[in-house]
Amino acid sequence: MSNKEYNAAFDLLSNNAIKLSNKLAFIDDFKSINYFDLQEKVKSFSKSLFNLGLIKGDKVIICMHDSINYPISFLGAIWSGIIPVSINTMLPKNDLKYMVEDSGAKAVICSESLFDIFLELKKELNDDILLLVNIQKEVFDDLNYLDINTMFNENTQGYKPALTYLNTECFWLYSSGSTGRPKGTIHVHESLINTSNLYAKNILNIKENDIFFSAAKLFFAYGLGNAFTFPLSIGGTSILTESRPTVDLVINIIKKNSVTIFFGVPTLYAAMLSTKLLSDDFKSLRISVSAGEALPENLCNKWNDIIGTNVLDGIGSTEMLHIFISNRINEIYPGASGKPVPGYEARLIKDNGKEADNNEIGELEIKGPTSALAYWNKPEKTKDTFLGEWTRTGDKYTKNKFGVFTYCGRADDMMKVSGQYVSPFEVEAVIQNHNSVIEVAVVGMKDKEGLLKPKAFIVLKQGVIGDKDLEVELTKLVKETLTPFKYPRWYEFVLSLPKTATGKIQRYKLRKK
Ligand code: 3UK
Repeated sequence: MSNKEYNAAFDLLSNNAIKLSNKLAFIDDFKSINYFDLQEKVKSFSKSLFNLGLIKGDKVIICMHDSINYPISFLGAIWSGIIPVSINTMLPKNDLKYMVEDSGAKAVICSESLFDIFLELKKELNDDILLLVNIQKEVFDDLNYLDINTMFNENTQGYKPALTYLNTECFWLYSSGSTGRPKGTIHVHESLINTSNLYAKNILNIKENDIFFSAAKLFFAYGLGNAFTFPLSIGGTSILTESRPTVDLVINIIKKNSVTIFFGVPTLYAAMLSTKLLSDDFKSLRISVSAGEALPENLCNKWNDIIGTNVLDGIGSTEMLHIFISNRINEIYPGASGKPVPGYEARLIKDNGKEADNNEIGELEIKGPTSALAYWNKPEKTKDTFLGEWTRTGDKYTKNKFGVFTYCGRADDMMKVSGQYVSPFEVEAVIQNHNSVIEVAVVGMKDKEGLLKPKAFIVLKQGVIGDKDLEVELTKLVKETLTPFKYPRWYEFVLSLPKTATGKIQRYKLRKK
């Protein structure tokens, strides 16, 4: 592999700043920014980070709602060779604390609404952590933080990007597994532009006049590609919002901004399709994309019928950064993930280590130029996932004689709910803590749309009645302890759980119930 000098921030900014200087790069809830100003602000922010004492290789956590200052922070760090670590804004405090500690970040850049929680963490952990806050509204006086909006006024003349290489560490994302803590997934500089060159340009045919909107936020690998890398790679315009993507909000954003490419997750497509949609509201759309979990065939067909444009299902992962198997604009297989994106290879490995034949189930492994380097400080998990050129996805798939891949479930116990990972064990651990509960098992069940949601099977202590009140209490407990969407949508109170002779819960038996 060649290892040329290359800085991803410089690459994504410099051409557009000259050729498309007046063109809008981002529009958020409050303002917009053109390509020239974007580069200037990135350089200024980058220089400020350096002036604050951060140096090449240092980590900085970004925990922010989507706004223009997100890409500026992300690119500003990369410009100086500082490693941005993007994390989920909805995580409970414990997980945030883990990520601050695990990454060894020197600074945290957060939204105003997350300031209090990070201030508490700063006091608990290490007072040296710099808190940089994206103050959007009120100004408050507190010596513990710096408003990032004061970091955009440096003289940027001649401020060069740090010397970095195609294959050196660029940024991290956290990926969760069924057991253990989330894993810092280390990506290299060239991977960002590679996701665009391979997937977005070839499969989505993105062009300069495209207007991008992603319901998946920037801190997900999916959202980062959709709303950041892809638009910057061709000089398009990306719409960002701090708000939660409700059905009404999504429709309004598409209408108001004449969005041409929309990126969602199956749960959102299901929610939209359960309301009365007017195809006129979507007339600007050229194409829609679904990822995060499998898009059921009926949703795919319904969207195409009602909206009049196709939705392309494709599978991606945090480890591979973006989509590597996908349907095509003129070749859609409803209910399947499609074929490998050119530039990626896919193989299916059976339990005996041999490759699966057509229509046989195997575990999906991917080879391609956007794979992460490793997980941070997790040598065992790294060895288990990154097998030289091949990366294990943990998914079970079949391939038919035409080379079309169909998803058959996870090989581990993970569930994908609303496009995001849920480990049954983390939900069980919370419910187990309730004083009425003896034992609990959580499994994924399909709702009426064919999408997986958690269901809890619970053995109660003697004398306790499993009624609606208890369900409400348990739901509240899960929502308070974990990221809220992980709560069980159904409860079943049982006398015992099915177990093996050695006492292991047989989740597969519960899944059949
Ligand atoms: C599952 C899918 C069936 C699958 C992601 C697009 O979801 C993304 O990344 P994550 O790390 O999860 C990866 C896992 O999610 N999955 C994703 N898409 C599909 N299963 N059909 C699909 N279309 O289990 C995979 O291993 O959260 C999605 C782009 C970038 C991403 N990181």
